[in-house]
Amino acid sequence: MPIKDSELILNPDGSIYHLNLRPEHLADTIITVGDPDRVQSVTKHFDTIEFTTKKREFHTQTGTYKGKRLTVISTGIGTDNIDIVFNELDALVNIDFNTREIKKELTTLKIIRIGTSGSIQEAIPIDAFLISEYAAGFDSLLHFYKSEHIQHLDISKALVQQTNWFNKKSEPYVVTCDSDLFQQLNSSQTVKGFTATNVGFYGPQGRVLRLPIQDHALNDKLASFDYKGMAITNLEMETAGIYGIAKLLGHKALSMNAIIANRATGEFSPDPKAVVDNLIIYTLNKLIA
Ligand code: R1P
Repeated sequence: MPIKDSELILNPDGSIYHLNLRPEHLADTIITVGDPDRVQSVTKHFDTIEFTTKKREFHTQTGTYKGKRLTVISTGIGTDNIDIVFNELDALVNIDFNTREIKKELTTLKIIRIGTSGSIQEAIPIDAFLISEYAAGFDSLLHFYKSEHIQHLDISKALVQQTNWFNKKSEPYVVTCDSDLFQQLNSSQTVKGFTATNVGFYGPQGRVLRLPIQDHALNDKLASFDYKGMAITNLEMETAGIYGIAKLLGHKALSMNAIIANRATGEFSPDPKAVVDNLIIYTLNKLIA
């Protein structure tokens, strides 16, 4: 059965609705970044750029780095955007846009996030490179999909107990990275992490400016969570959604985090751009190694 026009929305030029991409624009290894301006911080290292487009917060460039074809795309902020970006990236490779049917042979994409994040462990300093091995999503995205089979329900249950989590609809879901990409990008220069993904930057991550929050102790409870020796290491806003949706769709995903704040000590990196630039170079070189 062809997928209806209202469900798989294509633009008049045959590109997918939000990302503005046609299948030929996409490499099978993709780097995602949050900030649309960070796309160029990655592609400035490329040998060539063959394609550029921009719609809303989704800025895309495809080119080659030391001969390897890569696509770099910005997701904007949050797992709501991750739902759009990952479903549309998958559609670009796994749905035939002419027949609107799912292809018989599916393609597996490799997707690496290069993002920024705040550590909640005093021992993980600003300017560290953190690889998210596990992620806990407090954002509810995965609960809209049939996904229990890819979740670590034992760890979620322990997190619900540890945090006295109050909202059944957004109970944390726990998912993991792709182990092959982890092996490829891990090194003595990285810190292994268990990332908590949340729906906001302020209240949901325990920041208080003018609005009182429900639970001042949430970050401390996450930092002192201990599941068979694993503690939550850092907070950001995309990784759990990326791991969940990528795994459901059969893609490989890994999240690399430039630690630009330490929430335990109150420090912020004096030069966040430098640590992000260093993580970009580190990631690119690991991808071609
Ligand atoms: C918040 O400032 C944003 O920065 C982090 C968070 O996950 C959120 O998207 O990542 P990026 O720098 O990749 O956007």
